[in-house]
This record gives sequence, structure tokens and C-alpha cells, in this order.
Amino acid sequence: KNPPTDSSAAFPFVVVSNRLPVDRQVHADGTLSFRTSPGGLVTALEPVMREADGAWIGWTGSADDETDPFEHDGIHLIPVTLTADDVELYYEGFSNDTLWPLYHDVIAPPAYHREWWESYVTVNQRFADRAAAVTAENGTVWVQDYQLQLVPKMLREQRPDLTIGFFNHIPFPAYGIYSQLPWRTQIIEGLLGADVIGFQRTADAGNFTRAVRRLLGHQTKGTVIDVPVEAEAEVKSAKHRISRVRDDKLVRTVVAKAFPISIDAARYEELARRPDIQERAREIREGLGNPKVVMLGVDRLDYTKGIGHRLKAFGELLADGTVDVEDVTLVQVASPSRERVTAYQNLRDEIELTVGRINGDFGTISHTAISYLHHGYPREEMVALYLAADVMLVTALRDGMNLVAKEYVASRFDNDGVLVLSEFAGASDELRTALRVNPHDIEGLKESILQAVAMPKSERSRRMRAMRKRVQENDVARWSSSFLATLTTPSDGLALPKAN
Ligand code: GDG
Repeated sequence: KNPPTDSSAAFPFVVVSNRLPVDRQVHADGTLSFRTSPGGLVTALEPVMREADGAWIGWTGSADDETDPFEHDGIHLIPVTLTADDVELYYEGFSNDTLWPLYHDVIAPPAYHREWWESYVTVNQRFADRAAAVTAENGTVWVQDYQLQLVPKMLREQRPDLTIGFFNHIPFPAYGIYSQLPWRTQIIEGLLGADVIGFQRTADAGNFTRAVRRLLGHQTKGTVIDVPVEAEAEVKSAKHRISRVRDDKLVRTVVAKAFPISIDAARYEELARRPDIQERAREIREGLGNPKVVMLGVDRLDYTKGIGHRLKAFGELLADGTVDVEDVTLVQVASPSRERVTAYQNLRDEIELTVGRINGDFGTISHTAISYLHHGYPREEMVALYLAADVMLVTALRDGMNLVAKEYVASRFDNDGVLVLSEFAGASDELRTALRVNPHDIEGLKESILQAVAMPKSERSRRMRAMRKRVQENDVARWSSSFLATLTTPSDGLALPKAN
């Protein structure tokens, strides 16, 4: 209906995410520049973008920023402006204080405010309009994550010629939880505007499909959902996804299935093999007083990550005398996150109080129980930490995937190190030889930590080899190519007879 408005800027492949994959930097002299932000998504999509002459639509991260579209490292970046109000209502409010806690099994109570929802609709429409304006005829748009769940439908309404994909990076909750959301039907309808909806785990895709049946009554079969075609315009386009069902009704077929995300595994191994990074790992251990066992936690400071449960288990092991502060030390990197949202401010206070207590109770002049670091670090330093850690603790209460678990595994080319991994992180579906734990079970968690600390070398190596194989084979390039293959090559069985 509305072809691209500017043919000079008609991109055949467009990615849409809340944030652009760059960070804005303000220099001492007041000038601005952009630096590619390190992340798996950029790494995965960079080659695809270059080959397909793609564009990326998103926010620069600064309120009221009106930067014009620009090219960076060979990718076309198209900024969407968010006002200070949008940031407060759509981003900090609805995205991070409604959807985030709701989708993570209400670990923190979600807040429902109608003005946050209204802002979510307005901002989603702005992203959809932008995508509609710059995507070439019959092009492909890939929308990312929970901040933009209404974009697929809004985009299809304007541009039925497009192939639209959506990937949800966080969990999708069971219906009993999802159904709390006052706007539950609108969100499901928004997502169903896509041709393929990707989730981290099979269970997430199942939860979504059940919500579709419960709320809209659409027929579903396995990973395929039949969505009745409403607008005549939809029939003309993307014919390969339209089929005729009972009573001569036309339906669009939408696929909802798991595509577990991953990391650039080779890049992590390459860093881990660098002599300077290995030297840095030795320095880190020395700085900690060369304890027998270094344990590590790396998380954004978020209530979903189970940092408190981890600290509780470690504190009790020290109190029981099962573990000695001279032998075992815990390094906890808690990178600052969403610092303007109250739940995050409270969490920080709680964690820092606990760390202070444990260190006060059990530390000695020469040995600290917990080295707590409320900073972000360069990736090189993260890899040095992974190499320095005998035990990696991932104790999330709910986590879409958890890339830290995969990064630890990818870095351990020495086939050593033990991963303690929550069964509530998506990664536990794949990393079957990790020591899998239920972080709510503090006794069980303590036992797993002790098992990790005492694990013989041969067992560590056997478990790590199996995990490494998995992460190397299923890296992030494989993730994006399998999603895009499903998106762009619909199965023959769904084809509409030529006569139509
Ligand atoms: C969401 C989902 C899903 C952390 N601190 C520093 C730093 N990091 C890096 C880690 C890792 C990334 O940030 C965190 O990724 P996670 O997957 O662990 O968690 P979320 O941020 O919650 O991500 C999650 C993911 O999306 C992808 O789909 O797996 O479930 O919640 O890469 O290394 N990196 C650097 N310095 C730090 O201080 N350089």
C-alpha cells in the first residue's frame, strides 16, 4: 500500500532494535563520535548486513538525540528519536518495569500504568513507521526484543509486501502469569504480525502458542499458527505464507519456535589464547592472594540474575566452616544497569549490604571473601577473569539464555573450569554437562558449589569438552543464519496453489 518513501534509501534487509549497536561518545572538545558496542547481535549480523546492503534502525541511547542517518563500519544506521518522556514511560516504565519483571516470572512485581502503555504504543508506531519508510519492496525486516512487540503488526498494516521476523531475547512466561497483563491481547496480536517469531527455548515458544490459543482461539499445530487473513491487501503479498483452510477461509501461517542465541565462540577463544590476556589472568589470581579456588560471577546488576541467592549460599558455606576464606574467594562483577529504576536501586542496596556483612564477618587482613566490582570492564578483562576462574557461578532465577555461561565455556580452551548453571537459564537446555542447579534451593546450591570446588580434573575436562563442542558448533552466526533461513524459505507444504 505504501511503497518505500525514498527509493535512494530502500534497503532490502532491515534490523530494528531498541538500541542501535553503537555507543555515542562525547569527546573533551565537545565533538561527538560513535563506537560499535561489543555484542553478539552486531557480530552475528554485521556480515549479513554488509552482504545484503542492510540497515539498522534504533535509538542512540541519548534522549532527544536527533542525529541523521549515518554509516558506521559499513552499516547504515537509522536513529529513532526518543524524548525524555519516551525514555521514562516507554523504556524505563513499560519495557523495564512492566514487561521485564512480568516476563521473568514476576520475580519483582510488575507495575501496570496506562500512560506507560500509551507511550509504548506511540514509540512502537514510530519504529514501525521508520521501518516502513526505508525498507525496499518485498524486503525483509527483523525486529528484536520485548521493547518492540507491536512493531510486526504495525509494519504489516503499512507494508504487507514485507517478510517480517521477530526475536524475543527474554523468556515468554506461562499463561497464568502472562494473563496479568492488561494489554495481553494487543501484544499477542502485535507479535502475530510477524511471519516467524523466535524464542530462546522451546518452552517459551510453547507458552506463546498457548497464549495465542487462549486469547484468540487460533488453530495451532506444533510450531505453526494459523492466523485468519483480515485485510485484502495481505492476500496479494507474501503468497507463499497464505493458505486456504476449512470453510474456504484464508489464513497466514506464522511459525513460533526456538532459536537459541549464542556468541561468537571463535572470538572468545582467540582472546583467551592471547599471551597478554593469559598473563592478566595470572595477575588477577595473584592479586587475590593466590587462593586455591577462584569462583566468579558476572552479571548486569539485575534481580533476575540470582546474585543474592549465590551470596547467601557462599556466606553459609563460610559460616558452616565447610569453606575457608583463605582457600576460596568469590569475584562478583555486577555491571551497573537501569540505575534510574527503583527496583534496581533497592537491589543494589540489598546486594551491597550482604557483601559488606559477609566480608566483615569472614574476611581477614590478607583475604577478602568477596571481591565485589560494580563496574563494566573491557571484553579483554572479562576473558582474563574467565581464565582465572576455577568455578563460574550462573544462578539466574530466570534468564532468556545467559551468554556469560557460553562465554566462559568458549574461553576455556584448556578444557578446565567448572560451570555451575541454573536450570532457569535458557543455556541449561544446551549445556547439559554443567552442574545444573535450582538456585532457590540453597542447600542444593551449596552442595553444587562444594562439588565444583572438589571436582577431579578428569571430570572437569570431560564436562567442559562436551560443552565446548556445543558452543563452538552452535555459535551466533549459526543462530542468525538458521533464523533467517526459516524466515526467507517457507516450507513447500504451505504454498498456495498457483491458480490463486
Ligand atoms: C539478554 C537476556 C540473553 C556484562 N558485564 C560486562 C559485560 N557483560 C556482557 C556479558 C554478556 C552480556 O553482557 C550479558 O548477556 P547475558 O545473556 O548474560 O544477559 P542480559 O544482558 O540480561 O541479556 C539474556 C541475552 O539478552 C541475549 O539474547 O542471553 O537472557 O536477558 O555478553 O559478557 N561485558 C563487558 N564488560 C562488563 O562489565 N565488556
